[in-house]
Amino acid sequence: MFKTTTLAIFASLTISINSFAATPISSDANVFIISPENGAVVSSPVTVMFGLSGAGVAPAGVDKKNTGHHHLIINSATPDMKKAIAKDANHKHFGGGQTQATIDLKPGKHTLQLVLGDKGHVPHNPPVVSKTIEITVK
Ligand SMILES: [Cu+2]
Repeated sequence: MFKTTTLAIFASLTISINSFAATPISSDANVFIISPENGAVVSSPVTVMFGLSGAGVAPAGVDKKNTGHHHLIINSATPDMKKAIAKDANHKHFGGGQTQATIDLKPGKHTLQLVLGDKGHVPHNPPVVSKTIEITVK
């Protein structure tokens, strides 16, 4: 009885781990913020240009090899690479395949980071994450 239960639990754990297996992407994939530059002093609204090399951009929901869509992380820690990226004021999704965004930011210091997500908004394997930059809005 105990053995059967243990096996059943193990089997269900294995299934749930497999169902969250990240979408593979080229190890050459690299995401970066083209502008503004790290340390820039800018005025709001701020246009952020998204750079991507070694992979392509595809809208959310599109299952195309070696592609993803951009997520802009604003004033927030790097998200959990094993889960779908949150969708809120600090985690903006560009599921239409956009490669830039214009955002309103209050005066002061802000951090920006890009994370590429797959068709289901989950980071790839290996994760494609930019450096975090800090800008000052005057
Ligand atoms: Cu997304």
